[in-house]
Amino acid sequence: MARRIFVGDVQGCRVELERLLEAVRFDPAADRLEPVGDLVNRGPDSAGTLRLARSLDAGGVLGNHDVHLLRVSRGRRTLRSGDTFGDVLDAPDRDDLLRWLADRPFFRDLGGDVWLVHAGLDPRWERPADVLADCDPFAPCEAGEFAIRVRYCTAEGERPKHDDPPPGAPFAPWFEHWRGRRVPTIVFGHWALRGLVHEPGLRGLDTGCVWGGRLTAWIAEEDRLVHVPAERAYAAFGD
Ligand SMILES: [Mn+2]
Repeated sequence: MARRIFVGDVQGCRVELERLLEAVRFDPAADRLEPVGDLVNRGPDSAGTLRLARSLDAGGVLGNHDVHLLRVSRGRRTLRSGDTFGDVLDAPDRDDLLRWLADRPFFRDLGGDVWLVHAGLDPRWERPADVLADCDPFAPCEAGEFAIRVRYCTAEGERPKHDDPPPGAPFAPWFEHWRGRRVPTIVFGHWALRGLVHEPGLRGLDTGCVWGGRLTAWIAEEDRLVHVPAERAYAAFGD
């Protein structure tokens, strides 16, 4: 049976992604790989990660680090300390890799029973697919920024100035506002500090591989989580 295999924030950890694909016995002919975004940055092999995902015809969505890379590639943002995606910018196949990455959307509805977004959804959005459909990764887009960055928000979708230390009421983790709604299971990443979220209707898969944690997959058809440990910590903890 064809499986949808979601994988948390890879952030250039190509070796761990390869090990995770082995651990789930990934079958390229049948299975579909759906990364939660942030394929690149902070880790050791952003270019190799993009090549691997592209070679598998992965789906996936954009994360904040992916969008940062795309904007840097066009000179719309500058490199920041800690950025490690210079290997992509200097790669002989740079244009192919960047074009493939830029083709990722901010949101995917995967068969009606599973939604995929990098960080989270504004509780006011009834139809996230419509709200996010026209967002361009190269241009500022308010809804897109929310989808790739939110951790805490209010019921009205207002974000705090800082996520750390955690803001008090009326701010809450974005998904607290979704509880009780009849919506598909939402798969997301972006919140390594919180770690695995495994609750009815929620699968948060950022388990901090690049910080020395582990890389996590969720196989939708089997409702099964699979983890592989990071070889080492590739960066000091941050965002
Ligand atoms: Mn992120």
